[in-house]
Amino acid sequence: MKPVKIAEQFDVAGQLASMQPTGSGNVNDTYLAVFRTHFSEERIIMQRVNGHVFAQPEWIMENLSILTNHCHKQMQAESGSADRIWQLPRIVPCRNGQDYFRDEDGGFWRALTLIASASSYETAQSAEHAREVGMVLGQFHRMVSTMNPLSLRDTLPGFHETPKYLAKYDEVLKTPTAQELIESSLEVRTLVKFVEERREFAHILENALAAGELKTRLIHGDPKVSNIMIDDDTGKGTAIIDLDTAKPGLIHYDFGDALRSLCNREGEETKDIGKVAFDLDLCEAFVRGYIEFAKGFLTENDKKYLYDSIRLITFELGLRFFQDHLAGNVYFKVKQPEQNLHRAKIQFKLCESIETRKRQIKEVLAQACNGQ
Ligand code: GN1
Ligand code: MG
Repeated sequence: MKPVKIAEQFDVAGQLASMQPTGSGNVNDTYLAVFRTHFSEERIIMQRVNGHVFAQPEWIMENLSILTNHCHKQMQAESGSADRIWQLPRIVPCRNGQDYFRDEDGGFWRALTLIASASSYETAQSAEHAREVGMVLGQFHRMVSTMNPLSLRDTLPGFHETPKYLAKYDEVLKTPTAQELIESSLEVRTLVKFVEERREFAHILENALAAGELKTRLIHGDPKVSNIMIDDDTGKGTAIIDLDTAKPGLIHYDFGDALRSLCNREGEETKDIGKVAFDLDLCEAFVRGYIEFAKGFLTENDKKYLYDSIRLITFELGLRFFQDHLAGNVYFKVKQPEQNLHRAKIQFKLCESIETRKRQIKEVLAQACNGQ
C-alpha cells in the first residue's frame, strides 16, 4: 500500500495535503505528513518500522505508551518550576483505535506527534548547543530514573551489550563472504586488527554490571545529537526523539553515544576521515549540561565508568558497521556497497582520538562531576 493511503489510516483531522520522506535514519523509513482542514493544519511523523531489525514492533508501541505517559505526567507536574516547556512525542492512534497499522504486505506503520518549531542537527553547532544536548539527555535520564527498569520490554535483545556484538562479529568472520573481503583488502585486514586489539576492553561495562558496580536502568538507546530537538526560538533543548530503542540497559551506553556523535564535528558520514577527532570543548559543554540534571542519581561507580563508556560505544558502533559490511549490508541502510566500511573507519578513527585524549577527557569529567 502506498504511504499516502496509509496516512489516511491515522486519526488526524483534515485531508492529507502532502507527505515527504524526512530524517536521516539508518533503520526505519520516516515521513512527514501534513493534514489540512479549512481552518488549520496538523503535521505528524509517520514511520514504517523495520521488521528485520525489530522482530516484535508491537512491543515498541507498548513501551512508547508506558514511557511517554510517565514522562508527560512528570513534565506536567514540574512545569511550574521548569525553565522551558519540555516535550516528548506521543502516539497518534489509528482510526480503528489501534496504536499501529499493518499494511497488506505486512509493513508495520505508526504515527507520532511532531515536535514543531524545533530542529535537530546532524553535528554540533556550538558549545551552547552541546550543553543543551547534555541537558536534554540528563533530563530524560532523570525522568526515567524513577521508573522500574523492567516496566519496558527488551525490544532488541543484545542491543548495546558490546560483548554480544563481538560474538556476532566472530560468527560473521567465519563466513565465505567475510573471508573473501578479508583476503582481498588490506583496509579490511587493518580493521580486523583494530578490533583484535580491543577484544578485552569490549567487556568493561558488562563486567562492571556483573560485579554489581553498575546497575540496569531505563535507557534511550540512541541519543545521538540528531535525535535531540532544539527550540528554534530560544535555542534551548526541548525534546529527545526516536524512542524505539528505549529499554532496560546501562545509561553509560547513552552517555557515550551522545558524546561520540556530538564531539565528532565532521559527522558520521564525512568524506574527510583525516579530520575526524574528538572535540574536548564540546565534550565539556555537554558534560556540564548533563550533570546539572544527572547529579541527583549518578553514583560514584557510575562516574568511574564515564570515560570508558565514550570509548566503548564508539568502538561498538564501528564494530557494528564493520560487521554489517562483512555480512553484505544486511542491517544498516546503504546507498553504496562500501558505505558501512567507510562508516566503520570513521568510528574507529574517533575511537583512537578518544584513546589519545584519555587524560584530558577524564579531567573534564572529574571537574564537571565535582562541580568545579
Ligand atoms: C541507527 O536508524 P537510526 O539512525 O535512528 C541505530 C543506532 C546507531 C545509529 C548510528 C536500531 O539509528 O544504534 O547508533 O544508527 N539504530 C538501531 O547512526 O540499530
Ligand atoms: Mg534510532
